[in-house]
Amino acid sequence: MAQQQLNVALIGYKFMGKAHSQAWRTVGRFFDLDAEPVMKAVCGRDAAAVAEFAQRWGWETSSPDWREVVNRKDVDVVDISTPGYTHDEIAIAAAAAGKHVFCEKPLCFTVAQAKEMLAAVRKAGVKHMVNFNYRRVPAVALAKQMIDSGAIGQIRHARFTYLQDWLVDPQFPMNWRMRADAAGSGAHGDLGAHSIDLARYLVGEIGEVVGMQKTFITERPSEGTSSGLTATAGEGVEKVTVDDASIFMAKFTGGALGTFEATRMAPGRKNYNRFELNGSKGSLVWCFEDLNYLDYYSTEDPEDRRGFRRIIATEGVHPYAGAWWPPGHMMGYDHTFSNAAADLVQCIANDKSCAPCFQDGAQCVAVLEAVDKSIDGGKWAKVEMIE
Ligand code: SOE
Repeated sequence: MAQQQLNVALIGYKFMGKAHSQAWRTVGRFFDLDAEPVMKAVCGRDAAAVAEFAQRWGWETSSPDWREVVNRKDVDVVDISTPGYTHDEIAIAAAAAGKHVFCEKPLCFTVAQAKEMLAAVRKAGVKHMVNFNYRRVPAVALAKQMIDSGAIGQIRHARFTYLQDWLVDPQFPMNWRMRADAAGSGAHGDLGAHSIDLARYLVGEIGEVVGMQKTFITERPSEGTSSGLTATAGEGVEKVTVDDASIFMAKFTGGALGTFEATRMAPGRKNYNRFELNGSKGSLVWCFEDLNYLDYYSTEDPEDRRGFRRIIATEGVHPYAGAWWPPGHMMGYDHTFSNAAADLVQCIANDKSCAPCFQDGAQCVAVLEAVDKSIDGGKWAKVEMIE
């Protein structure tokens, strides 16, 4: 086991808090890391509930006060797993206290906020990473390696869809994900942000966009109780203040054309995060609902044997997979968080930059914001490039 310890404090203990907790619990067992993460503290507003969470998941301490946790001398890394509206304040305070910062997506809601966050981590000289976890699926990381080695040539078409159906029922009650002040936007920032990040990772920068959005169900039963993506209704109704669906076209600076579709109203699609990339020499297709497979077509295969082949990205030669189970023993959602935690620990322990960092998070926000501008202005909008 590594000599150096890295004390982690987690802010937020709901859906993402669980995903991050399981990552911190397992990562040091499966990966050979240069520092050993220690689950020092977890923070949430309800003191009793967060204390129970700490006990269940093995966090050493718990607190209802994020400022106290962020300023603790024995904390090295602050992991922010709270809703988006809290990210900027916590991240900036954590950086000012000299802590490395790991932040859930979307980084924040506006380019102005993103620039402040980026300036804060740069000024403090701390490591910073945004949890775009789908980059950490072995098949996706393999796609990146293949693209970089020229397997599909020059990318011409980039098609990204992220479809879910948990809001299709008009009786599904309100929760924070449907309130603009808490979530920033709906499917656009929640799901579209993932697609934009994958697009930037795999294809390159997006220069111009034009979009459209719709809120199909504008009022829902008030929130009673909610947990993750399930909820029970309370009294009365509440106005939905975010989009249910967001669609846009994009021009990549490298010449590719892109289409993006994000919705939480596609019956039957549960977590259908998919891309199809068509290049001058081949195509790559991946979908989270079958996350271990990468479909690859090559124009360089013998003419009589061409067709999509399914690569099962679970072998030791594939990114991340070798740290886990024997070949063919599949990966799931939780592994993406552990893989991200492993990368973060290695970057901190070896003084290397993390990816995706806050600049990547900020560039994603710039694309989201440009789509909004294009809708307001009724025409194509340029994406601001964040230095
Ligand atoms: C809900 O739509 C959600 O949990 C998102 O918030 C996550 O970012 C996505 O990975 C899965 O769906």
